[in-house]
Amino acid sequence: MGNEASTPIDDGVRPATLKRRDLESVASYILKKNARRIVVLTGAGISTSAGIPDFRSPDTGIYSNLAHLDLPDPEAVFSINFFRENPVPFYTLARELYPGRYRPTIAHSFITLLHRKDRLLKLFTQNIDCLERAAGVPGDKIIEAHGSFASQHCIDCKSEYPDDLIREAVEKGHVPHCLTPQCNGLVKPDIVFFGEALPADFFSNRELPAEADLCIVMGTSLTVQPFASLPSFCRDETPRVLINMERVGGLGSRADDVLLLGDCDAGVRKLAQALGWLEELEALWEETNPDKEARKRETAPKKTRDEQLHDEVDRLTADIDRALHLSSSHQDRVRGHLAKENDNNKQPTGEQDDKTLRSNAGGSEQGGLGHVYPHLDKKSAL
Ligand code: CNA
Repeated sequence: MGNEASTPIDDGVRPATLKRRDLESVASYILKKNARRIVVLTGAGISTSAGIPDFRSPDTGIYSNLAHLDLPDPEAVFSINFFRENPVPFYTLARELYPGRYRPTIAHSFITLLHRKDRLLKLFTQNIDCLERAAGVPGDKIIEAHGSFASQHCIDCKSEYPDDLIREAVEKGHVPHCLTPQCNGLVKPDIVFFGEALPADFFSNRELPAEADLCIVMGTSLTVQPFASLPSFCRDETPRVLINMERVGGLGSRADDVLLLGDCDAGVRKLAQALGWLEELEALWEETNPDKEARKRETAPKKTRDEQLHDEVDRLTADIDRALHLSSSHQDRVRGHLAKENDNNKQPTGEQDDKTLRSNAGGSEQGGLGHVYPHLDKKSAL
């Protein structure tokens, strides 16, 4: 399978920096040469396994699935002129891509792991889904080259638009309009449309790959400029690794390029395995699992019958407290009152006091706990 193998390219070319042009040599280079300035370049392919389609994959890509939106051509959905005319197709798509609906992939977590190990110089992403942040990569390590859904503005007067209102509009399938009186312009998330300038921090960091000691390119067709030019800023002797379904952007043409053709998730797992980091990576990814609390409960060692009973009694006591609005001071007063009654009845031993307290509490004329929770007496008798 293509995603299982690190595919050597241009046999006969001797690498200058790596021992061989394979994954194991990349891992050994990272560890032995202590690579700490790793630049990662990503695109839509690292999010496809999260359920977000990319643009250009045949059949599954967004472009091949836009027919129902009645567009002159698929890219029109990200054209500012078309948006002015008809924002509905964009907002239909925005509903699909909107942050909060998807879990990061293990490829996102791999980037987080590089950061935690103090080896990430910068992540340049073309993605707008914010999954890198969701995976724990800090904002100051990310260049969102094509913007993101993190903020939004009116396309006419440029006023900011509130986050909660746009989220609501997107969820309901409405097109949001500017709140500034007399403006009513269309509101657009700050993702870069065709014909719009890239964010300033892209240009101020564009030459950073020249300072990298390793460059990893994942899940991108490297067809959109100027992003596509980033790998060419790496120095000739800097190893570049491509983890992608297909060979792209001329990667493989240099002596220290390594191609890992196939699925990104399988690729990062293989690389992590070669680095001895696989367990850590899986654990880090598990942290992004929204059901992790439920799963923790499922996999937790089973409690003994006594422990279960103890928990059940605690739970019931709390329920009862809530149901009867008994504060602890109120309970103390009740206990004091009952104890006084017992004294008056001249019942001398603590054991008897205790029994009386229990029977009074469980079956008083005012209803008692046994009345509210008829099963309580049975359980506490076990
Ligand atoms: P693209 O042009 O659609 O290319 C994606 C690349 O990833 C292709 O080469 C695929 O073969 C490859 N690929 C797809 N799935 C996998 C996988 N599981 N493992 C390995 N490789 C895979 O996307 P680019 O990012 O290159 O194009 C840039 C556009 C895409 C940017 O402007 C983005 O805003 C835009 N985009 C972003 C998202 C997102 O945020 N998740 C989704 C769709 C499009």
